[in-house]
Amino acid sequence: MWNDFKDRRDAEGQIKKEGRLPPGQSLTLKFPVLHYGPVPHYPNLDKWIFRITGLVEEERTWNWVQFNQLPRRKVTLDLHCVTRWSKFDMEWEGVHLQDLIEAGLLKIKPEAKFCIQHCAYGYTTNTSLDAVLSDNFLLATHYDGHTLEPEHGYPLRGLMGAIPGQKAETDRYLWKGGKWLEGLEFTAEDHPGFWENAGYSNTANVWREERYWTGR
Ligand SMILES: Nc1nc2c(c(=O)[nH]1)N[C@H]1C(S)=C(S)[C@@H](COP(=O)(O)O)O[C@H]1N2
Ligand SMILES: [Mo]
Repeated sequence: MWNDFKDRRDAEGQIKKEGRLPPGQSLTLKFPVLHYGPVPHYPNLDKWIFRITGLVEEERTWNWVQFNQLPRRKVTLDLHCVTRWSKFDMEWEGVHLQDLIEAGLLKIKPEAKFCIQHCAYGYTTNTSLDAVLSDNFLLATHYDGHTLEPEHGYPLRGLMGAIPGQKAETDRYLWKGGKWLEGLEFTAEDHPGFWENAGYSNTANVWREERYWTGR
């Protein structure tokens, strides 16, 4: 108990020294679970479909087999939850939108300014287009070398974190990554999602501590 606490405090001191602890956050060594509603279960992925819709040259639907043939990357991310825990140096793997663009699999129209993540049970979350195109956003299938746990978003989640040591304008709180992700919609207008409508910030910048909605 005492040892755990001391390790946590030491780790937090180090991270703070490196300038990686956003204001009002504290370091956790656990991986808390946070979401509204029940955990959806996917006993088999035969009927799973991922959709890309809206302002793209061609809308896409990929089944699970096709999704797993897309280009993949590994990304190390620091995650910051608005409930004030941060978890550092997490190893994720999945699909990055820039790689899809480069492979000619995704062509976003110039009118698109926002991206809406659509998840199980109608949960959505919204960001500006630049946020989902940044290095710190991933469509993640694996954490720490393993497929996601059901409560962390299996089989696929959006993940909005921070690249360790690179403070970016696009570093957002973790609710900007939808668990049980089923599709992305590119839009010209913004559509505030579930937590945004419940009073959380639309922009959610972790360095400016944008936690709550104060108007756009
Ligand atoms: N589908 C869905 N995704 C969601 C949420 C949710 O309620 N539903 N909550 C968000 C919030 S508030 C947080 S902090 C993170 C938590 O991710 P974790 O449970 O893997 O830590 O998921 C985000 N993604
Ligand atoms: Mo959250």
